[in-house]
Amino acid sequence: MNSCPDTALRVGLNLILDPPFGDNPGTTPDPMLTENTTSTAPPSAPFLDGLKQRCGNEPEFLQAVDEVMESLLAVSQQNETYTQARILERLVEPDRVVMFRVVWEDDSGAVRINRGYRVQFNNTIGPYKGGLRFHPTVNLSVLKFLAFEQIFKNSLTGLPMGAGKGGSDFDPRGKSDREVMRFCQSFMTELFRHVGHNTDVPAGDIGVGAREIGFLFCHYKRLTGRYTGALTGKGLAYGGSLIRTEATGFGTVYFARDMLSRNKDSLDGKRCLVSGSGNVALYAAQKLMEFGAHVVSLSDSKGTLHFPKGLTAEQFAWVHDLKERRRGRLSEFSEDGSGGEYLENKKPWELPADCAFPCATQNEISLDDAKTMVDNGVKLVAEGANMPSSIAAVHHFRSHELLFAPGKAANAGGVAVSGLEQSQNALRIFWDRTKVDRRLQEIMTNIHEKCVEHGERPNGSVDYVHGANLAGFIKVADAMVAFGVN
Ligand code: NDP
Ligand code: 2IT
Repeated sequence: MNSCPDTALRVGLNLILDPPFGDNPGTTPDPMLTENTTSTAPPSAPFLDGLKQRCGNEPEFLQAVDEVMESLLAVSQQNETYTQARILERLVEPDRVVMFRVVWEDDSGAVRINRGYRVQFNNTIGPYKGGLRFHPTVNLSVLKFLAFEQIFKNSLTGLPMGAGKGGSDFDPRGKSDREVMRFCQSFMTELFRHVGHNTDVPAGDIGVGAREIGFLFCHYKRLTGRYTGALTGKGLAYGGSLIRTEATGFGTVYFARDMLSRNKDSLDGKRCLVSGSGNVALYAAQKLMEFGAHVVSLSDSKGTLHFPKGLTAEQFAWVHDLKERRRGRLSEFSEDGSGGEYLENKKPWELPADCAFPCATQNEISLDDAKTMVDNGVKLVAEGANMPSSIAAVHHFRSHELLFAPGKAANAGGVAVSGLEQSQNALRIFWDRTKVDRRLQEIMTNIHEKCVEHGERPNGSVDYVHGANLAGFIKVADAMVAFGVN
């Protein structure tokens, strides 16, 4: 892990801080400057205190900022160009946030109202890019954290993509297809004026899959009268890319493969916990099975399916159909004698395993879960979801020097193939499956190499959190400097 002496830290801080932010800056040691820390103290700098005051009711956003600042504070403070340009202070403020009312009619004729959002966080290295989430827990804090993470993730892909995220507190679960269609049309009636293939290109996320993208894209086309690649994750019949559906899950497993192969190891025969049973989880599970691993769990918000002998192809097909077509719950699984059991209200983290792939949602791994996993012998965690590990859990994994891949690196395959979809749309061509999969693997391997370059510890192990934060940051920061003060 990179480190910097306390004095250098203080000198750097004095350079960037205006007096009203408080005195004696930099005397609190940054917890990540010492090796093997299990401290959960947040990073300290007066501009972060100001941010915490302004965004006190945005815990997820502050958590994402803290995790990044643990890496960036010291590095940025040693770079006079960055400190004078106040890059970090600028980086934590979104370019703009659009918030709007979405009114629609349900099947009974009742008028329903939801809130819609698009957070356009940073377009320094390309048009805003990032998914839309439809889930009752969506609020500004969640979308700001997701859009902030997207800055580093999109930069890591090496493709020209800025960062955004949007969505609504609308819950597609239990709604008819027609209700979802009317909601999507109303949502796009406002969103269309803020997005476009050269300005901001949304895609899917939790609750937004092929069905929703179809409704959204069609309405964008009708409103603008233009057929452009203003959304990604489109169906193959109307401008989508092969492998986009599978890309996030496949990419996460490719990244895990690269981490293991650096240690002359492989996924073959490994027992792997997968959480979630949505888009990311299912294709992570499929690729793990292809690589000879045993998928010992899948889950949803109500419970976990445990497969002690490993998920079979038949069981995978059943879950895939349940989730993608029937939109049902894992509790519908009935024990069929082939070794699967349903654990109601349980997360997968207590099950014995070698590797873990959290692919459901943020903060699904608490510190206690992380301790249990380490005690149970888990040696690798690759985050398919965005910020699934609490910050204390991340510290626990890092202090035990697990192979821990943060979401911004490990799940970047989804947005990367979205970028490839944009390229195909712009060129008006369609690449075959082999070509897109090869590009995806190259991109994931490049991200892995960048993480190693920036995150290698003196003992040769890799702090992937630090490596991903730093590698993602430098490109964006250099472009911001080149643009001057804006
Ligand atoms: P889906 O909607 O397809 O699936 C989400 C899964 O997570 C479901 O199994 C769902 O269970 C579970 N889940 C959602 N919310 C909660 C919750 N609050 N508690 C417990 N379980 C929950 O979404 P995706 O698979 O697309 O997304 C999963 C994660 O991956 C998210 O963090 C997303 O941001 C991230 N991601 C997605 C990408 C993509 O391309 N789709 C790209 C990169 C990251 P249930 O059905 O019961 O709600
Ligand atoms: O979190 C993510 O990277 C996504 N939901 C995918 C974003 C995209 O634009 O494909």
